[in-house]
Amino acid sequence: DAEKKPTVVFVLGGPGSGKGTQCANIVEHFGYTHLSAGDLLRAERKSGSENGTMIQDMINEGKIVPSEVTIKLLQKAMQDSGNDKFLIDGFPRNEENRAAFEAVTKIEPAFVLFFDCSEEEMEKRILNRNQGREDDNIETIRKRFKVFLESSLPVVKYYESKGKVQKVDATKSVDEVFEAVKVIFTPKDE
Ligand code: UP5
Ligand code: MG
Repeated sequence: DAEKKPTVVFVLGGPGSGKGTQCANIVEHFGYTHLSAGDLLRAERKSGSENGTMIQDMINEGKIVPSEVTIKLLQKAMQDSGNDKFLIDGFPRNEENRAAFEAVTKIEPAFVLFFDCSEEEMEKRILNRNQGREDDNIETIRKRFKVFLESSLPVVKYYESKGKVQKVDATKSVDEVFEAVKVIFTPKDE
């Protein structure tokens, strides 16, 4: 019925841990809609919105955009999708994001998929990515790592304390990581 809340999985992990790559695989196999908060913010910036300059400045400094901006974009994308199963990639990035999302949407995640990856490997991946992202330079990468450790990991810890985290070793190959992800998404016979 119309009152039924959508299923949300938060996909978290450091910069370059493989969130976007694995979300594309999950979409193909399990029928979710992939919403990357970073992609939504980059698109909003390009659209010439009033928040464009602020978003660009935050991304270039590796800082976290105020949750009201990000949550509005996520809510609109959820409505526009017509689906009821979402992978929310790269959000919530701090406690404020997390609390605001729950307060505004009244949605709690089904679980959190956490990609655990070494900084060394993440740095190598981002520097090799070559997709013209303005934040893929070593100076900004270091800032993104710092914000991840200080602000985003506590969100993972919060959900861990609620028994909601599914952790995957993300240093392995794309195929090996997806094998582990598949196990998590495959319904189990009880
Ligand atoms: N690759 C992937 N998996 C691999 C594997 N297993 N082995 C070898 N290579 C692998 O992957 C990165 C690269 O590695 C790719 O080239 C891939 O082929 C390869 P990708 O899947 O893109 O990793 P991902 O985790 O998605 O990395 P991304 O750089 O997108 O993560 P970030 O969290 O840094 O970026 P995001 O777009 O989420 O956010 C960017 C900025 O937006 C933030 O810093 C912040 O300023 C802002 N933001 C907010 O303010 N609020 C939000 O809610 C979200 C973002
Ligand atoms: Mg990404």
